[in-house]
Amino acid sequence: MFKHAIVRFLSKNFQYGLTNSKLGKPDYNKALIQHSNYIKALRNCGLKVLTLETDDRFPDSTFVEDTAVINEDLAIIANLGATSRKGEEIEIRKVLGNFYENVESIEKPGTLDGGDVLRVEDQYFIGISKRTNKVGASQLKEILKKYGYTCLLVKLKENLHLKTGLAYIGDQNLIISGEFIDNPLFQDYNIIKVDKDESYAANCIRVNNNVLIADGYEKLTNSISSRGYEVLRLDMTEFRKMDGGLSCLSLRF
Ligand code: CIR
Repeated sequence: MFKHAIVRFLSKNFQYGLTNSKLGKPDYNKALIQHSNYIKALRNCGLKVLTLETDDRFPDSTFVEDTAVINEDLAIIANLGATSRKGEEIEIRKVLGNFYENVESIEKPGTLDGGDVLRVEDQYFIGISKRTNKVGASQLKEILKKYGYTCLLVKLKENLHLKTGLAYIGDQNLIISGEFIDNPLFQDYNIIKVDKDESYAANCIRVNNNVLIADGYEKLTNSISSRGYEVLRLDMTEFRKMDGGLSCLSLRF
């Protein structure tokens, strides 16, 4: 069970963040409402939500997930792969230091974004992507090994991050889209395939007894709820324009 989440209010420069989506400029006020509903949803799932102040030097800093990898044993501070995002982790290190005794870091030349790290029980999958390099992934693997976790590396071809197209919702159920569907690494799980026209929704999150999913993706929503999950839908249109999804907006522990 998660008890806490860390989120960060949107930067005024949110629209100047990195994106390849070609979906146009995000509506700032709408994004604020969507963010506030996201926080409410986490609270409804039973989490205490710590909201960090906005940092206008970093347009993408609301996507806090990328700044760290956390579990019940330790926090690992990321070394973000995009130049414009380097430094976002400084504040996160301070905050996580209040919760964790064990804090480790990914060091250069290693780079790693938290969005490339998916935990499935005591096994981690780490994506090698445009943001996470092999050195960063190997550093993370060595750190996690000390705490009893195993890691497998996954080479990405198209997705920004591993979790852009892959989510674990417990009970061996893996939500899987696009380039990951035929990957032999994932074939032993109960696979919930996401159709191409709903691929954005693959980035959903299990938070205690609920699964949070982007609103408007009926097939995946039905497929998850038919397996007995309580599904909460959230409007994510403005974050999608900036290549962000539900997992990216919080660190949960
Ligand atoms: C970026 O490109 O870094 C942000 N605009 C979006 C980050 C999304 N984060 C994630 O998937 N974990």
